[in-house]
Amino acid sequence: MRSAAVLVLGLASLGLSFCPQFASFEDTANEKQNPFNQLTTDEFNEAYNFIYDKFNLTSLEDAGTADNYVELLTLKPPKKYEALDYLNDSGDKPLRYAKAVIVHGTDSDPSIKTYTVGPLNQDSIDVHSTNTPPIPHNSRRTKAHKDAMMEKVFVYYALAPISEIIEDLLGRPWNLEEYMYLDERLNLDGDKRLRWLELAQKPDDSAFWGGFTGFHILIDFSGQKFSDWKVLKIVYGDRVWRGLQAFVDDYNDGQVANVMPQFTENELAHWTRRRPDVPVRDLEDRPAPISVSKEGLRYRLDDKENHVSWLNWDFFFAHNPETGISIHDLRFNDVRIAYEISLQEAVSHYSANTPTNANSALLDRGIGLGEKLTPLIRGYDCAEEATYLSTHNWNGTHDVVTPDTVCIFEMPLIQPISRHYGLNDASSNKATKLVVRSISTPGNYDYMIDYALFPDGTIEASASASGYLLQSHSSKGGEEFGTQVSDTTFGNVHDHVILFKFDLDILGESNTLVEKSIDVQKRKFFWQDEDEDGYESKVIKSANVEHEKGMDWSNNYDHWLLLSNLDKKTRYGYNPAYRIMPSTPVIHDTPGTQARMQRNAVFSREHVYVTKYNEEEETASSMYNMNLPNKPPVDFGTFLNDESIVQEDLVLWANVGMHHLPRASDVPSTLFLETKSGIMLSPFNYGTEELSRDLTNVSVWHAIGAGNLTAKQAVYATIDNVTDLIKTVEVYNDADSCGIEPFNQSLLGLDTSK
Ligand SMILES: [Cu+2]
Repeated sequence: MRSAAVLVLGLASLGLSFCPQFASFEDTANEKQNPFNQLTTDEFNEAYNFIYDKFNLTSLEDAGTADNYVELLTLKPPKKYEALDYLNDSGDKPLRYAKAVIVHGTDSDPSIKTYTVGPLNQDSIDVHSTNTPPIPHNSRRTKAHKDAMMEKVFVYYALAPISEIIEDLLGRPWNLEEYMYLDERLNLDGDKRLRWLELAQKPDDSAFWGGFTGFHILIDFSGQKFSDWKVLKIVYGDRVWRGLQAFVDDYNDGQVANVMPQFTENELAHWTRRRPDVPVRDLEDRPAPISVSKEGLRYRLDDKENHVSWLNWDFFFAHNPETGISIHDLRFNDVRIAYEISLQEAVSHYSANTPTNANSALLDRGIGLGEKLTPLIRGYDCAEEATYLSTHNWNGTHDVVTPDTVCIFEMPLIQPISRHYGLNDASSNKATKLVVRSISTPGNYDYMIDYALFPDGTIEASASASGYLLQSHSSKGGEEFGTQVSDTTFGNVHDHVILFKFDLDILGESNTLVEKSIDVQKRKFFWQDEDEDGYESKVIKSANVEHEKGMDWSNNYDHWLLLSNLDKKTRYGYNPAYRIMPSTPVIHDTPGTQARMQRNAVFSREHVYVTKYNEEEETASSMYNMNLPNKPPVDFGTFLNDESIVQEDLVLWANVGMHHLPRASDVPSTLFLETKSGIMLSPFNYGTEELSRDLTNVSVWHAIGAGNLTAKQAVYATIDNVTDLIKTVEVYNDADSCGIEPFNQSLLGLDTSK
């Protein structure tokens, strides 16, 4: 059956081949350089060589637990007001600095410290400590190669004595060729380094995510010495053993039975794969529709400075290994709307009665949210005519370029942005959006992060997730926390909470968050009779948000948050503003479930926060927040310190995400389609009219005399001389219509070619 399907596809593609020429972007050299661009190769090398000598570093490839090495080297973003000086024309380009996170394994009290290195490209360079508190060595990420290898070797030797027992219970003897393991941290304040491991089968591909065996081990990896590490617990079936020996003793006494069925290799492979073994759907042998900008792409790009302009929008974008792609100095009609829009963190917080998933409180920045941007699959992950760009990282020894990790494209919404069909006129205006997309795959999930711009001044930041569910082997009582999604595994309920930072500046940096809401009040008006009932009226309430705080969207969305400039007024007397609101459902973490996340993800507890801009509050999380839940290097809770925020430089932090209740249709993959969650920022009394009125990809028809051209008449009626009724036809951009006449010619009998 499979070969027949392939044959049909092959023939069909020959017969129906349609290969439009895709245009390239308009290449431009932007007037200003991008102060947010990642370090160049020379800058990476200059910073690394300087700290290499200064701190007696070992390269990441050779480093073990007792060495000094760099875990992160990246651009230290410029200070906002220095960057603004440059971007607003008067100032010099801010000096370039690197941020270096160094693990000091050789110290008597080993720790991880953050430094600023620079200025780069100047005559003198230096290194300075930052205010980030030292991070306990136990909370390091396992990035150093020998460190990671030692952990593996420890697990190998720890389980080697029970290899035969493992073979009896799980079907294969213990070794690192047969098994992988997922580990979850159980560290609270860094005094220990505990890991729960669940053994999993080790297929060659992503079937790994379905291969969990239900055999769990708790290991104490605290300290730097291999000899200090130990196995603390074994969990299998519904039993726990405190140490390996107790487990072996019980097994030898015949008290440990094989109670957990395992996938066979074939079953596991089938579980992840698509279904080429079923008939092709009717006409699905034809290629899916595509969109083409037939007279050339409508954006300009400076691919050296990462600067884009499109339909009166322009902006810089940048990549950093902590948070991925960010947008900077975003302007509409030459006026800055946002200084920065960026991803901050992706929380995945699980519930389960199995040790690994019960401890899955993941902050993906610690796993590589920004580092693990994966190459976009051309023609599938982005529009066919998209522009693909690479990103640039430091891998611990040298810089590496990953191609195709960002794509830019304009896409039609296949709906008008506005439309009306009236009694004597009709109009329809084409809607498109410009998208900057990247996909981060820090583990099982693929997070698609889109920044989208619309012609009316609207901005959207969204995230959606696909990839594989994080699972655990089916457990007794597991139904309370999850859903059986394969013969042997459960997908457990969890929350995805993904935080974006919106540093908007509306007509300057002094702004106020104004909250408007509907208050229902009984009102009686002067024109009513005495005995007539009053009205239950919707009265608009308006109040400034006076102090930094977090807020939830109201259940019925009957309130609005407007980032306003109270020093400016429109002709109608309103303060120009941008409204922030969800474009699709958003969530915050389920209340009361964060006992093991006391301080590291305070930002995930409400939908949206407003804070006063503070140079020290550049970002809401860190790569180490996951490993230090009760003592994180960045505690968002401290951002909310009751500062007055009326006409100040403000930052909005807003969550998107979903409560993920897994079910069979998450198998094999969770769908982007239903996980999309976004925040939309739209002009609100920003001017005195809707801001896409100048678009020319528009069709506007006017008829003579009211009532002469109705929708019903135009489409259905047999009007003899309808031509006479048409007074004007406005097709501003004829090329846009692709030869398609806006009205049905056979019904109207019109010639609109002129
Ligand atoms: Cu999920």
